[in-house]
Amino acid sequence: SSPPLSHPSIPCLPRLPLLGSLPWLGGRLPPHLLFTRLVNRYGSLFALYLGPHYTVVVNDHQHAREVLLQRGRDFAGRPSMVTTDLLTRGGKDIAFADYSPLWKLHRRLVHNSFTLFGEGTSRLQDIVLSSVDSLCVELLSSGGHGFDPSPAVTRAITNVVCTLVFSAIYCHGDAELQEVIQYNDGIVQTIARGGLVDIYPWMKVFPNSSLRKLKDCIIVRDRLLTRKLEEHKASVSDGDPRDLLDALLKGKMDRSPGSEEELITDDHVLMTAAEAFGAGVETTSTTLLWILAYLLHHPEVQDRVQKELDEQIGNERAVSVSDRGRLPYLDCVINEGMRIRPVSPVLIPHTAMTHSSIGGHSVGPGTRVLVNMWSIHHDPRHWDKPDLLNPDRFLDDQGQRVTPSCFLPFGAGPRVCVGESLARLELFLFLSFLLQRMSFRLPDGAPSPNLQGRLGVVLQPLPYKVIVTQRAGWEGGAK
Ligand code: HEM
Ligand code: PLO
Repeated sequence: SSPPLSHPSIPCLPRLPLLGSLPWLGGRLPPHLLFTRLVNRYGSLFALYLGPHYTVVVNDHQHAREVLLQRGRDFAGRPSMVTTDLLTRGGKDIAFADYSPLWKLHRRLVHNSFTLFGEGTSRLQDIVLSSVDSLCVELLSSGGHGFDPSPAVTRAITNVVCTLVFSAIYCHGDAELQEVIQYNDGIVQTIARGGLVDIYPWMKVFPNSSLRKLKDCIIVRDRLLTRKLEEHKASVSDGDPRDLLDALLKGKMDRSPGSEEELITDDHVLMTAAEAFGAGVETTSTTLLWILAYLLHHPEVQDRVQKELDEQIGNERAVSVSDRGRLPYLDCVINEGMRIRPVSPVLIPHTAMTHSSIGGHSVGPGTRVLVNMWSIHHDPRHWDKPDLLNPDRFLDDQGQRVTPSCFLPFGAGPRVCVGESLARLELFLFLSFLLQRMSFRLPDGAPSPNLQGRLGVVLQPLPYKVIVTQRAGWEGGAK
């Protein structure tokens, strides 16, 4: 990959052979903050070398819309990375696979399979409801002591996703559920420290023990999912698909023989199931934990969500998917949470597949493009007091919901998140169920949660403690 030859060229950081621009990237800042700082010096569009790779960094929503939407096809490629190649058997998944006709087909199949759990069905709602019930019991059993909500939330969401993907319903402490949580944790810890950006020539830095651990976790994952796949193949029927694995297997078989569509293999099905699982767990639980952390900082926001729930739903019944239109403030809180702490602050790296351009600068094929959603979501030209949680930004003067054009937590265009509607529905159901039944507050004398976060494969809040109390009218438990 070489820099564009035509002028004007994009302002570029200095570089050395091999190391690229590494010596100019300074110490410890995670990429999204580092890039945001470099904007002061180089402007909102700049380039640098990550090792040998010429990389353009986009920090402004207009350039982001060019890359993702206007010229989305040009920039729909993905670079190959050592760890993600291992994770996906060389790109037989959706997120880390390079653009190709087969990828497009595969992506469409996955997208169609997800509609199984969409707005029109009560499937997801029933699954979330049953899992939230045990989450409530678990959260309330702390008996007024401060505790870290993360393990319980992660377990509840893992449970929901296991039901969605392969119809497993686990009880508390189930050994298979523990195994799933453990291998996933291992992958999260080893796949990419510092986000999915190969900032450092990692061969030098990446310890072999990490790679070993990643491989071990992948073996455990594959053993479990292969077993689920075989069980599904043996029991798939003509009726409605039971879960994502069923839907994928059916979609694969429905295709006419002889066409290139046959090329979707069992490996693709397996990698998709693994990815839907990984994405489903990490993103949703992290977003929920961010929103909870912010509610502890802003009790008035929690009060307002609960007031809306009391007025619109009451305490006689659980919230349902069809109530979404009546709970605009809750939706705004979810949006504001995803604005202020995007779980994927620099998205997944894109690559240019042809000669193209960004902001009038020409960009050559193979160029890597990082879209810094963090700086877009914190741009003071577009957001008033960007560091302050203010859900009202997503309401206009008439109290109607609005979506500003510089709000893109799921990306956009050909590489937009395939799980967006599923994720939104899940966040809505979890938060409404929880806040209807219980209140969250800081333990006496405890510090407010640290909001800085730690960047791994996603941007996570640091651990914090909460006290959970049951709300009046819910003493009887599930309704
Ligand atoms: C991709 C955000 C939940 C599956 C992405 C991307 C973002 C994102 C920013 C990358 C876009 C790009 O590179 O341009 C989120 C957020 C979520 C969420 C904020 C929840 C709050 C989910 C869920 C699933 C999922 C629940 C699946 C069950 C995927 C997949 C891709 C993706 C497969 C890759 C798409 C592609 O490369 O074509 N997501 N996601 N996500 N997401 Fe999500
Ligand atoms: C999380 C750990 C899993 O074991 C594997 C996995 C699959 C898909 C990844 C996900 C991990 C992290 C979050 C990602 C998701 C695809 C889209 C999502 C990167 C690595 C985001 C936020 O972009």
